[in-house]
Order: sequence, then structure tokens, then C-alpha cells
Amino acid sequence: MVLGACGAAERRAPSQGQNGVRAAGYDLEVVPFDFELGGRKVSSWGYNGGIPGPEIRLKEGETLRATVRNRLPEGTTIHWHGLPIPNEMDGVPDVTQPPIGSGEDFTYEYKVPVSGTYFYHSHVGMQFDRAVYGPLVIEPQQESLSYDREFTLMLDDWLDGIDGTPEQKLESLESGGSAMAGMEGMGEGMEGMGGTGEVPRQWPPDVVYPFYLVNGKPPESPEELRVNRGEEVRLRLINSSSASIYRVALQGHRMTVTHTDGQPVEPVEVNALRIGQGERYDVLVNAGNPGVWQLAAQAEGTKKIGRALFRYGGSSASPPPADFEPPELGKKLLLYDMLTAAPEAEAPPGGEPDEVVPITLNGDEEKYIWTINDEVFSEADPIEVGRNRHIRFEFENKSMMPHPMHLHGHFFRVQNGTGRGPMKDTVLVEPMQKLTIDWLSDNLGDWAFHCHMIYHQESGMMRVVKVA
Ligand SMILES: [Cu+2]
Repeated sequence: MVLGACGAAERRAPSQGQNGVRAAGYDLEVVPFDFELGGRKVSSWGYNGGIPGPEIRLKEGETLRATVRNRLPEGTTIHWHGLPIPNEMDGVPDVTQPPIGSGEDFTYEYKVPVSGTYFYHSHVGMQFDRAVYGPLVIEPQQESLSYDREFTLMLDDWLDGIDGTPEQKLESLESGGSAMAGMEGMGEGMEGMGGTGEVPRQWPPDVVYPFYLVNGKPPESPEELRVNRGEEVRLRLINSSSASIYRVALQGHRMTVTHTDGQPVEPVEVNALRIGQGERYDVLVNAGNPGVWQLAAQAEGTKKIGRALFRYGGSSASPPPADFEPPELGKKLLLYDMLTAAPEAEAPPGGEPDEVVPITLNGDEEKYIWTINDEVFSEADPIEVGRNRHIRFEFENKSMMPHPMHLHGHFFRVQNGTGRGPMKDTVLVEPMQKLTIDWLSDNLGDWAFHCHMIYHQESGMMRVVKVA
């Protein structure tokens, strides 16, 4: 690998956390860069030489124009995760565009159709398991929530430059290295945690990472979220991890969930939530408990956490230890069954579907092959559906791994028995679970549909859904 070899000339100041500017035009140079992680110098790839990339923030209806300058030694693209935009702007290599070649530039330009919390990332190969991601926040024309302060928090699992490269990790999984990887901290005694309904088991992940980062920072040197007593605080949680599901809780506080995947839901108060790869949750926290508190993201099936600190003005308390698990992690956990779409969510189709498509998820953990309807992506034909039809996908997960399934270009309703399930773009399908989603095929083109666990995606768990 030539990581970092040509980074110096292109390097800019790292982008830190809340660094967005309100402008429609962005320059995103994707470039090798160095940063410090847990006392070690790491070389990786990212946008404008930072982790995460710069926050892109604009208003619903504005035009986003982003010029990507590819300074990597290989091709790249940007996918605008969750936004239903014109197909040619969707950034899937060899499906919606050829990769942007090394040394080349490409400009994405489209009108932002919806508000909410999204993110952008490379869709080429294993690049997503580097730092090629950043937050994308679309403000509504009229904000209906009332809050005093907001923070965007990106959760990431990190191994690049610490435990080889993502490509080497994939190779080791393909040669049978996965069974052992998952053994660490198998989550014994973590079943039957409190809360209502059926709390999902914690499955051992395929990859246990050396670091879990929040806004690019390891637990030993966390980001501090500074708040004042009495404030209402909005947190935008984005799981931009490649292979990790998290349970998230804020010590000493409850969270009111207001959105998932950018779309509004009826508010639900919980102690903890579970967030799969590619999912987002917006929550409100009432800051009524002065001190310094752990905002923990525990990687499911492990004992490891990523964290930020929630620090009140005037508090001189010392922070909890890096690995402290808030007791809230064991209390009421958000489940899909608790969510209903708010009336203003993107209009879903109702009634009976026009087309029903069975989607079987399966895999061979030994050979590390992951399939949709028993075929890997490279050998499969597209799933073709008609335009402006009410489509139902009936998932059946026949594997022993959870799969965060992501459909490009559309929102879908998760059928959770309420009749008004949440509108989402990414949904976790549990091992051996059946789950139904409904969507309106109102966006023409070839749309990627895949598991957002990138090692599964790269090993076959992807399809093109052709809306024609
Ligand atoms: Cu998967």
C-alpha cells in the first residue's frame, strides 16, 4: 500500500466536529493523511485531511454542489446516504457512475429533497472502513423541535493502520479468520437486559476493532459536549461504522427519540438505543443533572465502548473512566416496535402492495460469502420493479448474523405491527428473523440495495434494484 505516501502536499488542517459552514458549495478533497490515535500515528484516507470529513449543512430545498478532488491512488465516489436524489448523483461505482479516477475531479449537484440527519461516504471497495465519511445535516424550512443546542456524533470502528488495513481484514475473514475474531467478549450475561418487548441478543461481531471512535476521537481523549443546566440538547447520532452495531446511553439522563434515518417519529423516551451500521437517530436530552457524564456507545457483542463526555458548564467533576458503562445501558432500550412515523414523515404507501419481493439473507461464515436470494452480487441479475408501485420486500434472515439492510434512493416503512411503522432507509434484520418493509418506487434508476456491514457487502450481500 502507498498509504500516506503523497499525503503531505495535499494535507490541510483537520476538520473537527462542528465545523460546518452554511453554504451550498463544498470542496471535498479525498486524500491520504496522518492523524494521532491512542498515542500512535495512523495514516489513512479522508476528506480534507480530517476525521470525520467536514460537516455539510444546508436547508431543505437548497442545492448542494460538492466537487470531489480525488487525490487517492485509486478510484472513489461519494454516496449521499439516505437522500432520495436523482440516480446519477447517487455515487455507486459502476452502477450509477464510473469511479472518479485518481487525480480527477467530479462535481455532484442536486436539490436537497428532505430534511434530517444523513451522512456521506465513499462507496468504493473497502474505503468506507477508512475515514472517508462525514456528516450531512439538512435543516427543515421550519424547525418544529425546540432545543437550545445540538451536537452531531459520528460513531466509527477503527482498525486501519492499527490492525492492518480493511483489505487485509477482509482477506483474513475470507480465509477463515472470522470465528476467532468474534470470540472476544462474547456478551455473556448481556441477554435479558431490562426494557420492554424482546431485547435482541448481542451477537459476536465478525470484527472486533482496536478502537471505537466518536467524532474521530478514542475513549482516552474524548470529545466534550458542553451544555448548561436547563437546556434542551439535540443529539444527531450517526453510525458510520463498517461492522459494528452499538448500544448508546447517556449516564444520568434519558433520551427522547424524535427521528430515525432523518424521518420524524412520535417521540419515545428511552434509556438506551441500538444503532446499526448506516442508521441514524436524533434524540433530545433535557440537561437537568449537572456534572460530567459518560455518553457511551458500546459495541454490541463486546465489552468495548466509544464515548463522548457530556459536561455541564461550571462542573469541575472528574470524568468517568474511559471504559465506564453507564447503568442506563441495561435499562429501557429502544426497539423498532416502539416507533411510529410522525404524520409529517415522508408519505408511505398504504394498503396492499402491487408487488411482493421475497428477500432471503444468507451466508457461509466459513467461506465468508454473503448472499441475497442465494446469489452474490457479481453473479446476480437486478431486482426489477415497476415505477410508482407499492413494493413490499419480505426479508427472511437465514443466517446467524444481523444485517443492516440499506435501500438507496427511497425511504421505506418498517412494518412493526402498529400499521404506522417508522420510515427509514436502513433496517437491522435479526438472525433468523422475518421482517417486512413497504416502499413507493417513485425514483427512476438503478439503486444499490445492500447490507451496510461492509465486509458482508463486499462479500456479495448487495443487489441492484432497477426502478423502470
Ligand atoms: Cu450483513
